[in-house]
Amino acid sequence: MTKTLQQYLLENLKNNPDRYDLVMMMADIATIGKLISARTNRAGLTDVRGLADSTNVQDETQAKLDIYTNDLCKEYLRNTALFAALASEEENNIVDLENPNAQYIIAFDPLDGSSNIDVNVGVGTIFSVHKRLPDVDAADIKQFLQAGHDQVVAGYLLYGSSTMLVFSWGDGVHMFTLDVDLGEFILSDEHVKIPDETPYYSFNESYAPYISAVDQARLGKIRAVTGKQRYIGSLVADFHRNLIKGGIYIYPAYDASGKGNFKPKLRLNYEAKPMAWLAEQAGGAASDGDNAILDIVPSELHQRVAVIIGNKKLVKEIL
Ligand code: FBP
Repeated sequence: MTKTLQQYLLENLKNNPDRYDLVMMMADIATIGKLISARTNRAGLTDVRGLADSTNVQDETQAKLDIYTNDLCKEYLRNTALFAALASEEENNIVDLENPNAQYIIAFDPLDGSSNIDVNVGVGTIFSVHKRLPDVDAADIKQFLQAGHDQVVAGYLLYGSSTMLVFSWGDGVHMFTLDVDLGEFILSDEHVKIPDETPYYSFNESYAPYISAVDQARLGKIRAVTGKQRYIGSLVADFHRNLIKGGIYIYPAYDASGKGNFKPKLRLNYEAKPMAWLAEQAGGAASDGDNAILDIVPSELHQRVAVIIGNKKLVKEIL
């Protein structure tokens, strides 16, 4: 029986009245998804492709759509009045949303994989929500130094051949597909589990010469155990494939300088933590090579971590 996201959320609210805020925020995140999907779908027809002449806190040149999606998310999340503060890949600092009664904080990557937007490859929006820490200012960094285990809801929107909303609020991973004719997200998969098979591994092989000996050995094991390498270069798209088909995504620290200065790329608060939450909710695992990613207590807002995420048995094996 076709079930819209709205029906799903209201049913959930009837069974879990204490989920009112989470139900409202998922409805708002779905609307953000529809707006961004409409804009990315028309990217080739409107002047939103290409780079803007600005860089973000990561010193990355921003895509025009990075800025558009960041501004849209900020405005929408401010108006929901559910969030006290937000952090974004495109914002240097925490943004106080001046919602004094708001009980939550949110970190997000407005357009993950944005380097793929101009070539019409799947990109996404990633979000991670925590309870606001009481007795701490809304925009105090402490709000965003919470371990992944303490997320209350996290997920992503994937703007690919179809637009999908994938999230978990602690009772498994659920997927909704946008029916553009209806303008509604429709429930497509509930309680999704990562398959035991591991046909795919996702790693940017051009970095193979620059990773540590330990990660070389892990990569060797992964290549031997899995079938094919599949790497889109959009975390959301690569993770989504492995979530449905089985597999593992690995982005180790790498040392482009050759001077033993290994640096990870992916951001803990709005890339690794939300994906790790989904992976574990789907029976998978996520590690930085030493620790479970959900156990890591961030020490910086835009902290980066190495990421090994996917099928639990394989992640454990290579660790
Ligand atoms: P952005 O959020 O800036 O897009 O960076 C993250 C990301 O694009 C991931 O989506 C992707 O998996 C990875 O970086 C690709 O990095 P690389 O091009 O170094 O393989």
